[in-house]
Amino acid sequence: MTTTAGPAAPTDEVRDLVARRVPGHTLEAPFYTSEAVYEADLSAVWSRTWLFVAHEAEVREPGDFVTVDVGPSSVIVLRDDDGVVRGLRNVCRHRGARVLTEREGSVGNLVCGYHRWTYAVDGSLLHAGDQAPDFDKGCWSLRQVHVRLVAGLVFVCLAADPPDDVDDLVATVSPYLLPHALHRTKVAAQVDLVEEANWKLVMENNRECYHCEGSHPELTCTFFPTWGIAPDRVPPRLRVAHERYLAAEAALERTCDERGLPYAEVEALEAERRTAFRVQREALDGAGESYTTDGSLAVRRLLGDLDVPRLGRASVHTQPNGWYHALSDHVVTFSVLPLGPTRTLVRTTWLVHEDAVEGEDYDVDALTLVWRVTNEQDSALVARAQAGVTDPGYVPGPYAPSERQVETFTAWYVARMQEHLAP
Ligand code: 3BY
Ligand code: FES
Ligand code: FE
Repeated sequence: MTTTAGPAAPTDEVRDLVARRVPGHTLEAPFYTSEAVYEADLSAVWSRTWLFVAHEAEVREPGDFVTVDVGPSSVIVLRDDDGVVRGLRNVCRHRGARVLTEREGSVGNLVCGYHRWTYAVDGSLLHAGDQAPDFDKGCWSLRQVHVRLVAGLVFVCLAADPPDDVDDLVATVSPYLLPHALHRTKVAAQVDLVEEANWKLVMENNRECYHCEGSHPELTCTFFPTWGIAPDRVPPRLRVAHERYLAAEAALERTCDERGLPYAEVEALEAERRTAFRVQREALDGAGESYTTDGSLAVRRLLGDLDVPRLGRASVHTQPNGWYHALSDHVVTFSVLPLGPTRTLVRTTWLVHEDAVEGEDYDVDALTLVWRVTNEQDSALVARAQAGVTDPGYVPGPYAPSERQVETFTAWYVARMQEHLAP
């Protein structure tokens, strides 16, 4: 009797794809389209690394919660009665029902809507009706999810043993963000945008500004489109803007030096780091104060104890799913969450001083305009990329020098897949 090998197991297919990856080039199509790769991504990346999912400002008081879906997993982020921000698996320990079905809210206890098992906000089981006398409530707490806070940003990790290099992220990035006092902010607006593309296309798109000049007229009123271009490679048509950038940078550095604010670029993006990140404070164009079409403030009340509006942007990138800009008058953050092989949620949040008054100190439409339209533009671009990489005619193409951070992202992703798939 002879046997023939059956179709390759999805893992073998994914392993071959990862092994074939050519550095400096976009990924092969299945990375953006296939269910098997998406499943591997959920295991290799989304279940193992630190993810940006919320802000402390969303859970200001004990009992405040938000629920966040990471692929098939739902996490409750909440503040317990001791003021500690916790992560809990949103899965009842009785028969597995979702405990909370709302996106956000405030609770005294967590009550599962199925058979009313009741948990304290620290996850411990308080009450389960009609049980045998030897039932031990102590064994059936909600499962905890690891949480780390970075100056008011909430990161979670679904792994039992999360990467400890998150300590570098906390230590390095916090000094850049602390002056913006995220602890004393409130959410002025939050917008969820569902993009028709694989999550990696969404991230790759964010890691370059090669497309900014032609695609983002509102953003490039203040965001210098030379981002990512080496000074000696700035094309002639952008030289005037680059001169303005250099002058604005020199002024910003003086302002920061006088106030002890860090601004130097720190890159910790090596593929071996599971918690890879980048931070820098950079100048903005125009008035240099905020993301508005003339660069002037969008919010009259400055954050924290900041005493000067012209502070540019303290910008942070974290792998695999976040980017953030802290300005003198607001903070805007972006959390990318996978919905499926070809659908991705981009959640944008604008934070302002907790005492800023809507209608007096700021107008929500004006505050959110630049990134609302920029996100829409990016959404169209990544949908267009998704359509192209799904075409049988697609073959991987080369990254340009100014797409260095795209390569960094892709190399980081490939390293996570290699770790996961290692025999
Ligand atoms: O880091 C960012 O948010 C920017 C926006 C445009 C390109 N990217 C580098
Ligand atoms: Fe939650 Fe039964 S599944 S109480
Ligand atoms: Fe863009």
